[in-house]
Amino acid sequence: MTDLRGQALAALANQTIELPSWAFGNAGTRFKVFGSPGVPRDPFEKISDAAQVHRSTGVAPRVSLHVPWDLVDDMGALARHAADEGVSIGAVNSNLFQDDDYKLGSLTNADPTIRAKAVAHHVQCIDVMRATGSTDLKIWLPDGTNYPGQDDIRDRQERLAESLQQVYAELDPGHRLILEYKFYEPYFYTMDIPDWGTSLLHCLALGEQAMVVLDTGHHAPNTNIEFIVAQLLRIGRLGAFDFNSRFYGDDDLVVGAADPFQLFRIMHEIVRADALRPGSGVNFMLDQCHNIEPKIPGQIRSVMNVQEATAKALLVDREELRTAQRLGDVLGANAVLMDAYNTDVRPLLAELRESQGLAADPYRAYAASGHADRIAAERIGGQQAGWGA
Ligand code: PSV
Ligand code: MN
Repeated sequence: MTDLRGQALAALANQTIELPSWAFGNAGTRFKVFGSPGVPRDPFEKISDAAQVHRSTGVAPRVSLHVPWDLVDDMGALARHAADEGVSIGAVNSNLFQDDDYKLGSLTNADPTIRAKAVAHHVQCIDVMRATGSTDLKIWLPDGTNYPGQDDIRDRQERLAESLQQVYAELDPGHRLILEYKFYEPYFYTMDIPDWGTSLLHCLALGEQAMVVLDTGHHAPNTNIEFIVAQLLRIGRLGAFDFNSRFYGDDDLVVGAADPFQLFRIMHEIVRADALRPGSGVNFMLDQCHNIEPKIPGQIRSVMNVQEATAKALLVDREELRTAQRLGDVLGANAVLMDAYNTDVRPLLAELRESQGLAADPYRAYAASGHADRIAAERIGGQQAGWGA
């Protein structure tokens, strides 16, 4: 009989989850951004907080940066600070949504000088990658239109393809361009990369170093996200996840909070494709903000939620599942999946963590550690970082 538990422990020991620097700054809605004590004042402190999440959980060794929010005079110094703290720099996110020039589009703008400016921003991001050892350039394109007829849908695609080609040409051999999609917001009639198909078409045209990013918050209600995962894995173009939860739209809430069953179904497709293993090419990143909850505990909880969904997916008895599927045993096959989903995997994860010298429950251990009070006492004065600065 297959030792599912043993295999799950081995796979979980190799799992890594990347944290977003912006999760540690203040965030909110267009109505209010709440401040809270101890929030980082600069990118160095954001990295230190991410490193604390890694120390607590053991599975979060990389931090995604956002340009320009995380720019410092010496990006190499930021990478060295990360290394001193035991983490490294992950994806570098570009920003095409906070400049007046981009009102009518950035990489798609009808004005060639604005397109050139957006391309140049990515060249700057690639320089940041070189200075920090990052290998992923992540592009979320906020371009789109609000009114039918506002601009020519097809021309915008052509301009986008050309701009992306210019960015792609700047990549080093070990770099990847990872391209996100989102079906609405900040524009509501068309988005220029609204779905995985559009992202994939651009990636295929660019070449092997271009991959799709799937943000779990960026789909219409009831979209079967695991189908998209299976499809992108099938053709080897799933580059990364932006994990988060949505109750309504692009909520960016704690992953696994709204629909842990969906997260399990996604991880089931990952395990099915053997894409959990390091080197599979799939970067498991969080893209979240913590508006009302404390940031470090919010990230610890998120990491634990991903681990729990992964553990359950690893416990699916795949042989039994195959047999039931071949026999056309509809309910039997479904039961195999549900048995795994309904397993309490917390003891398994506690065993894994204790074997690594970590606390069985990182969330409770952090709460009892006094770290939050310590940074609140230390971080007096200065300007707290926020989503957008
Ligand atoms: C905006 O929707 C967004 O959440 C995108 O998903 C990006 O990944 C992220 O912001 C950071 O730019
Ligand atoms: Mn995202």
